[in-house]
Amino acid sequence: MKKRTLATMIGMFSGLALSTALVAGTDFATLDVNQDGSISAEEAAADPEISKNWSSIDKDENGMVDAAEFSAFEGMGGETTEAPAEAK
Ligand SMILES: [Ca+2]
Repeated sequence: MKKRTLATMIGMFSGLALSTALVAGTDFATLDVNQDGSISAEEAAADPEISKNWSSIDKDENGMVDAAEFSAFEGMGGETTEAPAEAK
């Protein structure tokens, strides 16, 4: 069931990934210590929530979480955040 939800979310958020990243603002840039545009497993270790869910966040299993993957994770409620302003 979780995988089905995830697949749905991937579709939903693929188009929203960039704007969601900007609106949510939950520190993708902060986690991306070397600012290469992706969070490595090593960088993710700084965030227990990310680290704990790493295998589900890294959807293409390339060992890196990019902005789209990160946003999709946030969108599926990995962290409790206030609804983005654009949610209306
Ligand atoms: Ca990845």
